Amino acid sequence: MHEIVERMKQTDVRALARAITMVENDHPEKLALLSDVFSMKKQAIYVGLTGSPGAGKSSLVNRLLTHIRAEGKTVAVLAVDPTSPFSGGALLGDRVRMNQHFTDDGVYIRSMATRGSLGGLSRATKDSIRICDAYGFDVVIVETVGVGQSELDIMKVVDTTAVVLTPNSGDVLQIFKAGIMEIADLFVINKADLHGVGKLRALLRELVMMSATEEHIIPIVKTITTENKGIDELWEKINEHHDYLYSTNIGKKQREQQLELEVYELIREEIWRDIRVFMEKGADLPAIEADTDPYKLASDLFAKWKKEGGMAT
Ligand SMILES: Nc1nc2c(ncn2[C@@H]2O[C@H](COP(=O)(O)OP(=O)(O)OP(=O)(O)O)[C@@H](O)[C@H]2O)c(=O)[nH]1
Ligand SMILES: [Mg+2]
Repeated sequence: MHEIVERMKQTDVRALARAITMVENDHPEKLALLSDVFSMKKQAIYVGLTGSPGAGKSSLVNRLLTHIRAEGKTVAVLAVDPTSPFSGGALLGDRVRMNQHFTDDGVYIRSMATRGSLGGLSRATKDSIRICDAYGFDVVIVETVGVGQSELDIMKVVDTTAVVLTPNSGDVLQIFKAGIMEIADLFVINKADLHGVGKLRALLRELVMMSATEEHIIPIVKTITTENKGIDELWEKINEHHDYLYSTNIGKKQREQQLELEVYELIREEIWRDIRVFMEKGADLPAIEADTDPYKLASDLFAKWKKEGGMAT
């Protein structure tokens, strides 16, 4: 067992923080550490919350935290902010919103950042979800802004993704973006105190019916975080979806497919790491000029790297 993982077993929260930093920074021991982490996997529920900036995701997380803690369960929150590489800004605002939870041992809140990690933010977040699971949290919540490719990618590893929309914000257009229906397990109409709820709900309802099967329709939940309304229903729907995944084997299949993709992703990352070391150690990269043929150069370098049998290890 990796020393950090040993310490995580003793619920040393500093070891947990250190482990996440190691994956963010692409520490050379990352894969060994994560393999140990994976063997400690427990039964945490993975929940994703995604939506436009300002839709109320952090406010929802804050209310959910109180709700889940009242059931005696522990929760880790990973806040992903792709707009700031060091994620200082987002967490500052969230610290205000999630204030009372910062002194609670049963809650861990962490802003995800990448400092040049090869796999990027989505890789680091996926690994961190598993770290939080191994540590022993009952629920892991991931908050991401927007629906870019890396957010969609992150959401594929969670069990239940809630897409948060608000009335009259125009962000209903989000759901027509490629990939969103594929990851949405639940729609949340937050700020349901504002005008336009009925219209948004009707639109979502139509959309949801198109993908409905006899045993499953994507639920639509209305919430008003400022009045603590709808949070119990939201948590109930998350649990129902989780039960649906596990009682029907759909979740198992989903996880298997995801794991297969992840293996390839990790291999790609390892190869790229190796090639980078090779280049840095003197691959004799010729000076690039305006008429340099990039195809030839790339294939020459790749052939040379293969011949020399890798450098990183
Ligand atoms: N009227 C109303 N305002 C809300 C509601 N929920 C959140 N807000 C407000 O919306 C603003 C944004 O809330 P956040 O929880 O920070 O939203 P977010 O989606 O986490 O934002 P980013 O992380 O910046 O993308 C805050 O000013 C909240 O007070 C609601 O149910 N009704
Ligand atoms: Mg937020």
